[in-house]
Order: sequence, then C-alpha cells, then structure tokens
Amino acid sequence: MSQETIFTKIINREIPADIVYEDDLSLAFKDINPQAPFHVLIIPKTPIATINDVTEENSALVGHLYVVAAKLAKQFGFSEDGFRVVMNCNDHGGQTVYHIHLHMLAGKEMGWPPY
Ligand code: IU
Repeated sequence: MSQETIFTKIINREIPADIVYEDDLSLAFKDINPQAPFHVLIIPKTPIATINDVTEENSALVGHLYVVAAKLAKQFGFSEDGFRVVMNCNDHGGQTVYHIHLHMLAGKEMGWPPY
C-alpha cells in the first residue's frame, strides 16, 4: 500500500510549503492553518502512517522529531517560556493526514485539557 500523502509532495517540493528546517531524516514546515502564533509540523521523510505503526525499528526516527522540536525551540526562542508538541492518531485523535507529524505550537500560553 502506498503511504504517499500530501506531505510526501511537500518533501519532494512538488507542492510549496514554508519550510523552517530540514535534515536527512526530517522536515519541518509551517502549518497552513495555524492554531498558535508559531505552529509547525515536524515530519519524518520516511512515511509512517500513524503512531500505531511505530515500532522498535523506527523508534529512533520518531525520537528524532523531538530532537528537531528542541532545536526549533532554541532557534525561535521558545525553550524557556515553553511550547507544546502533539501527535494525533486516527479519528478520535483528530488525525487528518496519515503521515505522522509532530505539531509544535508556541508563542502563547496553551490551555488544558485540549478539547
Ligand atoms: P492532523 O493532526 O492530521 O489533523 O494535522 C494535519 C495538519 O496538517 C493540520 O493542522 C493542517 O492544517 C495541516 N496541513 C498543512 O499544513 N498543509 C497541508 O497541505 C495540509 C494540511 I492537506
């Protein structure tokens, strides 16, 4: 089954995105419908559909997304005030794009619970 989603097209530069970070394993770009002053999606270049597909084998890649979040927090000045990272899974989690992505939201105080 192809795991290609619109995010693969963003990785391959087939459609535009406001890319803020890239390395061999991952890409981060501004969310088109931001829910905070700073809202980026951090994605692995190798598609993983949902958190249900995370295994010991790809766990380092998933962990890398958090390393990128920490780098972006430092770069954009959110480390001290704080920020939120969220990964939604399937319908009840609110997932709409089936290529895992870490939402990184920052620039305001977040509410809790998230509903
Ligand atoms: P979700 O967790 O799967 O619901 O998040 C998908 C996000 O992808 C959502 O916040 C969209 O605004 C965002 N997005 C995007 O940034 N660019 C796109 O081309 C598409 C969705 I489609």
